[in-house]
Amino acid sequence: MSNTERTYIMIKPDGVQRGLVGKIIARFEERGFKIVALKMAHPTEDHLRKHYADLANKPFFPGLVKYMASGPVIAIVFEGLDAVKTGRAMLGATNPLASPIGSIRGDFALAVGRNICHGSDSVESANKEIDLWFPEGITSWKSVYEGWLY
Ligand code: RTP
Repeated sequence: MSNTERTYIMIKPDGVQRGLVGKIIARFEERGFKIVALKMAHPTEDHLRKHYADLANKPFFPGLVKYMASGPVIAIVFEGLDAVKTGRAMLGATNPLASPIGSIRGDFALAVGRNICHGSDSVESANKEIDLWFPEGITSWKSVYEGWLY
């Protein structure tokens, strides 16, 4: 936990296709997180196999890779207090059915295979994912609101 903790948030192809990019980013900004990197990317299946390497043995893995490669995604790094845990809470559960109303998946998604947004599950995975998606490096800047948020 630190004021400058970072998490990797990715709006998945269904979130982009459904025009939910602005709404999802707005929730993170309104909560108090700062964007330190953002881009649109159309990932290859190879790149996604690296991102989801921990799930390689799961039966849903091939379908997951195809779904994630089916269109562009928005790759974002948000920074702020407890960014990883709060980011996960904002997303809801993996399965939208188990996600509370008010969470991103609980408000915008129905099925586990179309759950619109990814969020890092630990600081260690966040660091790995940030390196994988932003090998060019990312920005650091000071927000004037920081003293008012924590
Ligand atoms: P994510 O990495 O996308 O944020 O999701 P997560 O941590 O909540 O869940 P994880 O277990 O890492 O699964 C990654 C993504 O795989 C798809 N999935 N499909 N039973 C299924 O068909 C199934 N289970 C998981 C979801 O898109 C999930 O977000």
